[in-house]
Amino acid sequence: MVHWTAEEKQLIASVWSKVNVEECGAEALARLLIVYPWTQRFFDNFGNLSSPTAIIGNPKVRAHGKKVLTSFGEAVKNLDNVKTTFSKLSELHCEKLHVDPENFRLLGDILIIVLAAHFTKDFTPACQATWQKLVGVVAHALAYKYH
Ligand code: HNI
Repeated sequence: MVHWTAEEKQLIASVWSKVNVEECGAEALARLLIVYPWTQRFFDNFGNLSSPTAIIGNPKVRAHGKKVLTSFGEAVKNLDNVKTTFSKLSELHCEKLHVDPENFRLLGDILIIVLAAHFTKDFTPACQATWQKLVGVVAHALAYKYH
């Protein structure tokens, strides 16, 4: 079971309270699709993903990025229970969507880059380490139902 110190909880909460899930979610998903183009195959019903400009301007990418980051917020609200919180989503990504769990790690790393870019001043090494831990816990929880 993952343990969070009071300091870690505080570092997560203070960044999260300032995150714009619509902006950061859209940016993170767009970056994932641009930097790791093979991830596009999961979104073949999203329309035009033919260039970085098309991806960034694609309303389905924006909407889905917001959905994903909003869902990530459930982990932030349930830090001591991330596995249970994401158990249904893990099942969905595994059994229905067949998303390789490596992609959760890639998205987590990109999310940290996006947050660091938005919160340069506040994104201290301690904050970065805590968020690294959080995205790891989320990736692990989402991968939990894979077999
Ligand atoms: Ni993910 C759908 C949450 C990472 C591919 N995903 C969802 C939904 C949520 C969600 C919520 C909507 C579920 C529903 O309709 O009931 N996804 C998350 C979270 C993460 C994540 C919290 C990681 C932080 N998903 C990823 C990754 C990929 C991914 C890394 C692929 C690269 N997700 C999908 C796909 C769908 C999806 C594909 C279905 C999209 C659609 O609407 O067609």
